[in-house]
Amino acid sequence: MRLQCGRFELALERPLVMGVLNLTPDSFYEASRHQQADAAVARAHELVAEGADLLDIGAESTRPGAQPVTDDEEWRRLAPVLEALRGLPVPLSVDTRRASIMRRALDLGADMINDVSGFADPQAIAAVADRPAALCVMHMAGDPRTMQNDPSYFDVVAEVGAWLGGRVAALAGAGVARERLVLDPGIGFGKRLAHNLALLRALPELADVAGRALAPAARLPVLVGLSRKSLVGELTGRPPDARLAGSLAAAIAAVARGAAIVRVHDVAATRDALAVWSALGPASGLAATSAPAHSETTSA
Ligand code: HH2
Repeated sequence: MRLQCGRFELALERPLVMGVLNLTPDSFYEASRHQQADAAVARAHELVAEGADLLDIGAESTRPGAQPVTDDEEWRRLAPVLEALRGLPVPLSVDTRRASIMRRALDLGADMINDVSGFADPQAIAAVADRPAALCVMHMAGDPRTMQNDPSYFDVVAEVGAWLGGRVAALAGAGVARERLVLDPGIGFGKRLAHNLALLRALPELADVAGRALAPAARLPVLVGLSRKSLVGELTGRPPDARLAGSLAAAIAAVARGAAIVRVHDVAATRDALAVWSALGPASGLAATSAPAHSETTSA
């Protein structure tokens, strides 16, 4: 599988690590927030030095309950950083839901548009259709202000897969080549823990369901963002700044289930974890259970 990504063509032969760069005052993981352009640019250079294969630059938090920002404010945050990073040797992805920002970002040299609303806005499709950028099509139920209120699905894998398939069909109908598309189940975006886990367990099936929207059907690459999210918090009982170990395990689990790209805050640690895991190769290990590691032997 290959991904056409603006100035780059990515061979998806090993799992790629996308480093998160947030230009926000309110992202859910405090250490990822950069409000000064200089600090953000310095952080981007660090992420690349740590081994990021791509950068994802976001100027609006989409955490549950987040308030939207105006187009002008989003662009005020984004423009100087994007401009300063154009010379980096990795693709620059812009995380935005707004067609006007997509257009301007592509004009400034963005290689990928990551839309957490899955290009649901027809204006967004028009903004990206005839550009060479990669497009990350993510599933979100509702919008960030309300998405975690009461998420419910009858069959989350079938429903998210079918929804993604619909978006893929709309993009393909507008002339977008399949080599530009990446799917994302949208971990934490209008999903409970059980929904997130079901989606992660079924990544290949999800890609198949969505890929059937193309003629001929194709399995599209999948990107997953789990880093420091509440799924890790719910499983470990830890706050975002103490979720590194859980996030590394989650990244490996996602890659083991076929994710082509993982979107993370901790690039160096994720690269190390994936390097060790890849060297060992997939294996059938013991299934994780909640049983205690030691059982007491009772003497008669
Ligand atoms: N998660 C976040 C933001 N953008 N994009 C994709 N494709 N997939 C994701 O899982 C995803 C995403 C949330 O993470 P972060 O950007 O760190 O938080 P915030 O939205 O609070 O800035």
